[in-house]
Formats: sequence, structure tokens, C-alpha cells
Amino acid sequence: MKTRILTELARLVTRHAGRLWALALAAGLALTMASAGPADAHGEKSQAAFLRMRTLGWYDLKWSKTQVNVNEEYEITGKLHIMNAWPASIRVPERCFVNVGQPGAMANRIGVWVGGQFTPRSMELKVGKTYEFRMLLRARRPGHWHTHVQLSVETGGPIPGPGQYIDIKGNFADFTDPVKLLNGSTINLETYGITSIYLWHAFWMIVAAAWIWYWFTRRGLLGRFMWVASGKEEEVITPQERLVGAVTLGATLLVVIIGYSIAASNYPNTIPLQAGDFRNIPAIDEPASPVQIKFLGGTYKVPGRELTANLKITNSGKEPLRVGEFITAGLRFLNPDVYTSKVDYPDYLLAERGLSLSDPSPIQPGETRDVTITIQDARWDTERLSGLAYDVDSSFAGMLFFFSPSGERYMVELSGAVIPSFLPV
Ligand SMILES: [Cu+2]
Repeated sequence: MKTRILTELARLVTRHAGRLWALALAAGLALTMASAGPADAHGEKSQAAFLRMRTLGWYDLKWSKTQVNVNEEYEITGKLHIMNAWPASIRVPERCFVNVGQPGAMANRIGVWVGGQFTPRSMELKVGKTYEFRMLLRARRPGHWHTHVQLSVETGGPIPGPGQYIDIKGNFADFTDPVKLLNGSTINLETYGITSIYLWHAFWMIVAAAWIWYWFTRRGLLGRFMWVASGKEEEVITPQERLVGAVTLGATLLVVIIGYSIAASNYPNTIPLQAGDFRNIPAIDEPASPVQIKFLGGTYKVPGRELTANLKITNSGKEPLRVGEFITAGLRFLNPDVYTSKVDYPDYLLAERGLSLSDPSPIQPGETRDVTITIQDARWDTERLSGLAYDVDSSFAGMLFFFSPSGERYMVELSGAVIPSFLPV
């Protein structure tokens, strides 16, 4: 009796396995979609603190506009320093490209220039060098979008830089993406060939659905498994099914060949997608720095969100110098004695009074001085950089900026290991 019930159950499951499977898939998909809310943050803080601090130094960033209309162009410009402190766990940017980081295709990337050179493809950047970049965007979808600049590095993935909110106004339906072709005509890339794209996708989806339906409604996975398990693997695919498979293969090849021939005769002049990397991107030609820094050790106080670094600074230049700013992972810590007026920069990354010195007086030409700098702000935490206390590599890195009375500015990279402190201040 028990065996009969089990056999009957197995027969039922076998007969309906395909449909049961489809039902479970549909229910799973519906549940997943229903529970997902709109994404606000887009992962910029998810990378390890040491990784964000030790790879890229972004500075002098400017978003040309923060309020634009659909189809309006705007740009992000700035400088990118490839840090000498680049960690060994990530491959150096031998193959990388500057990209925009945004929650979807909210703006089209019209072009990117690095070191004044148009770089529509991957390029090689060198560790220790600084590059000027410019990225041109065209507003596409209306909304309030956090827009980052980022560097995508082969095997390392995208490393996001600072982000700014861009408000795009207008109507999405008005968006156009005009592109001039080599034959002189101009097309709208947003809608170009869209009907045939839809038709071909629909066609292949129907073919695929019919194919899946055909196999899953005939004994299903479990049924076939049982046939194989009971030694009938030779009979598991019937002669009729073999015929259907052969006809489908032939028809698919025929459709591909005919479709290809029609496209080739309609568009006789085509060139393939261009590949290859750009080498020798011109870096900024920086004058020799008159500042030498020796890092003598430091601590990071977790409860106080405070990094202190003991430095031996030598000024071998001709002018007195003051420490005005520290930048790490796009975060700016300013010395209010040097920055006396308002700075235009995204607020979540700007600690206007974040930097102080044990001795704030200018370092005179020829002088060597031991200075303790304190970099303190809640943004260490909100930007999840205090994670450096828990990293496998408790090292920090960043750029220290020196200012002279005549308006010169010198950037010096600063990095080293710090000892985390968990004691209350
Ligand atoms: Cu963002």
C-alpha cells in the first residue's frame, strides 16, 4: 500500500515537474521584485578603507553644473593622482578607464579626456603620476542623481571618486543622442534601429520559451532522471524529439544566415568596435616639491574619529609654507587658518575644520620641524574610513597640501601604518 502511494506520488510529480518548476520560479521572482525598494546609495562606501585611501587621490574636482535640463551637457573636471601607496593586492592601473558612477544611465557619457587626450577606450596610467581629466556628460533621465567620477581598473573593478547630486529637469521622452556617422549622416543613437532590436529580441524570446516549454512539459527533469537511473538512458530521448531538435537547429541557423545577409546588404560600410589601449597618457608636469616629509608614526582613535600623524617636515624651498589641507578617498580636511572663505564641494565630503597642527606657524625656508597633525571629523565614520582600524592593513594614505604666501601649492603624498586606539578620548 505504502509503495503504491509513493509510486503514485512520484508519477504525479513527474508528470507536472515542468509546470511546478515554472510556478516556483515565477513565485520566487515576484517575491524578490516586490521586496526590493529603490536603491539610494550605490556602493561607494563598500570597499575597504585602505583600498579607497591608498589607490586614487582625486582633487580640484568640479561639476560644471548641478541643475540641468534633459539634453543639456555638463562636465566633471579635476585631477587624479595615482598613489605611490597603491596596495599590492590590486593590480596597478595598466589598463583602466575614467567613467561616471551613477544609479543607472541617468546621463550619457559623451567623451573623456585624460591628460588632454581623448580616451574612449582603456588606457595605461602610471603609479606616482598625476593626470588632469575631463568628462563630458549629457543629461538623460529626469531626477536627483548622485553622480561620481570613477576609475575602472582591470581585475580591480571600479574605484569610485567623490560624488555630487545633479538635478535633471524636463521630460525623458525628449532625450536625444545625436551621433555623426562616418558617412556624414547624423542618427539618434537613443532610438536608432530600436524597432528591429525589439523584434529580434521578441522573436528569440518566443523561440527560447517554446524550446523550454517543449522539453519541460515532456516528463520533466525528474522523469528523465528516473529513466536514466533505471537504466533506460538510451530511450530517454525519443526519435520524434531528436527530429524536433534537428529541425530547430536547422531553422535557427537559417534565420541567423538570412538575418545576417539582409543586415550586411542594408549596411555595406561598417567597421568593427574599436579595441586597443592608449599608452603614454601625458601626466601633469609637476615642479620638484620643496617639501620632504618623514612619517614618524601615528594613531587612529576610533571613538574620537581622529587620526594623528607625527611628521618631520623639511622645507627646502624659498618661501615659508603652511599645511592647508589633507585629502583621502575624496574626503577633504581643511585647515581653517588657511582656508578662510567658503569652499564649494559636496558637504558630505568636506570637513571644513578637520585639520589642525601642533605648531601652526609657517615652516621657514631651510627649516626642519617635528609636527603632529590631527585630522579629526565624524566623516571618518560616515564615510566608513574608520574601518582602517579593523583592516588587515591598518595603513592610511592621502595627499597633504602646502601653501606659500605667493599662492603656490605643493602636493605631497603621505602614507604609513597607524596604531588603532579603542580607548575613549
Ligand atoms: Cu553616490
